[in-house]
Amino acid sequence: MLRVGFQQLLRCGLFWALAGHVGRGDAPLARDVGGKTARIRLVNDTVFPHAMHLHGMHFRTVAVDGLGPMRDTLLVMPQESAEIAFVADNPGKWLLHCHMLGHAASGMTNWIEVA
Ligand SMILES: [Cu+2]
Repeated sequence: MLRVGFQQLLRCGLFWALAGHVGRGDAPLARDVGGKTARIRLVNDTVFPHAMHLHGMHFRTVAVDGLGPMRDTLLVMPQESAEIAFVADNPGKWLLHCHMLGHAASGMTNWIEVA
């Protein structure tokens, strides 16, 4: 395991994290068995909005009053959270990232795997 400090990350232009990971690692954030319903809780504990985008499958937001419309991107405002759900029916390795491309390029990109 390579450990780097925050100053080293900044010098590399990396200053965003997703689920505690800076950038895309060798291991996925999550692995799902194909065909099951997956749920991901998105918590934005920053002062910036983040447009979270999932490749490979569409999702719905999960709210107390039901499911939201089908989409591939969800804007999560600062200090807000949301839960998304999708049927993991498309095998592959799929990016989950912020669609503010500057955020994505500076660390807010990771991936999930559907097997
Ligand atoms: Cu962002």
